[in-house]
Amino acid sequence: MKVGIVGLPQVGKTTIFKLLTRGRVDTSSWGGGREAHIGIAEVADPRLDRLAAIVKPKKTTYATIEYVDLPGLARGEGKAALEGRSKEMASYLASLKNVEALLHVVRAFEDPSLPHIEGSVDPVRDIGVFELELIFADLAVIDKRLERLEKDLKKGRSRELEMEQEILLRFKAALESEQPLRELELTPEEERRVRGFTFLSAKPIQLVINVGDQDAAKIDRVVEAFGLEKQAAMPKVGITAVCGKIESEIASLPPEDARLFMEDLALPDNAVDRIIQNSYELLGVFSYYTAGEPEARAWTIPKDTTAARAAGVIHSDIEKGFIKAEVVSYDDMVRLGSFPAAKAKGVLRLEGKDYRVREGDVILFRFNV
Ligand SMILES: Nc1nc2c(ncn2[C@@H]2O[C@H](COP(=O)(O)OP(=O)(O)O)[C@@H](O)[C@H]2O)c(=O)[nH]1
Ligand SMILES: [Mg+2]
Repeated sequence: MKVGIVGLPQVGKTTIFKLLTRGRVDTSSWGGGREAHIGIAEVADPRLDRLAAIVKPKKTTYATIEYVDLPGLARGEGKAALEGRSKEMASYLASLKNVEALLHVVRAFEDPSLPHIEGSVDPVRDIGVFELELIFADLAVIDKRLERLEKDLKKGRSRELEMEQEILLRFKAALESEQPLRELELTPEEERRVRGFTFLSAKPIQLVINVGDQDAAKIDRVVEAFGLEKQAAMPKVGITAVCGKIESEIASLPPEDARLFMEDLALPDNAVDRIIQNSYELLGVFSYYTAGEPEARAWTIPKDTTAARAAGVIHSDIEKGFIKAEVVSYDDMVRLGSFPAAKAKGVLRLEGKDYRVREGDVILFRFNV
């Protein structure tokens, strides 16, 4: 899973990137550069810890999320692309090509030594400003493609091209009325046709409100505290909050010190877990597990994934040669301790390739190579 960290300049994107990747990436030399950086976050998983304690594998592997820390996108940059004036937008789009969701960092902290690029701290305004830049950037992509399509259609009619043109004109109309593409309902066919484009406003977006230290108590009720009711009601929008600066400092402390600090500041839980949990909800994904002697591991899949496709996440050969899935629920596995014990108690299920994998299933795949 890959998520792009985006937002206006100087709002705490790199701070939150460091937090998520637990400081494993050295960001000290980045400055205000225009390049994108990639880091990996491990998904803390108490269920996997518990399974590992029971199965005692040689190795425990957590699910991971890849985060891309992008340069800030200021007011006017998406518009500039629309007017054919931006080289930078091309590299921005390229960095976001395979990203499944955007994590939009929104500044809500006051700091007189660091003036806000828009002149004042106003999360609702910033969310709107940034959304509009995404919309302009998408319009730029669409206009360019429509121009090309028109030329090609003049050379010869084609049902394929006409259908693409129809969809893009529909998108254009939505964008021109300032509606992000993520709000449109697409048929699977339409979805397939536009998959090749990187439409920024089509991606699910997680708003991460970066609050000041003195506002730590607002983290739990960020929607009311910052008047985000309208955003919260939008499709494919997730909202969460962090105290970026202090929480990234805490993340680098030994666990016991970290706990004391968090109690002191009344921070509800761990910021990384909070953000990742929100990403999982937004993307509609969860984990299933494999737990054998060599390795216990979490695998992330979308809701409603079949057993065969879930196997494919491990290796395409297991999907191709799929025979059966031996499935034990997480609770049964923890209670009984092993596949043989679960079988003896009659709670091990043999499932076929169309079985819909459930959250927490512990699975052993049988397959031909
Ligand atoms: N006071 C305060 N400063 C912050 C916070 N988060 C980030 N900053 C500061 O804001 C500046 C820009 O942060 P950075 O993460 O580089 O922002 P980016 O440009 O969005 O990547 C740095 O000086 C950070 O220390 C915060 O929660 N509170
Ligand atoms: Mg940065």
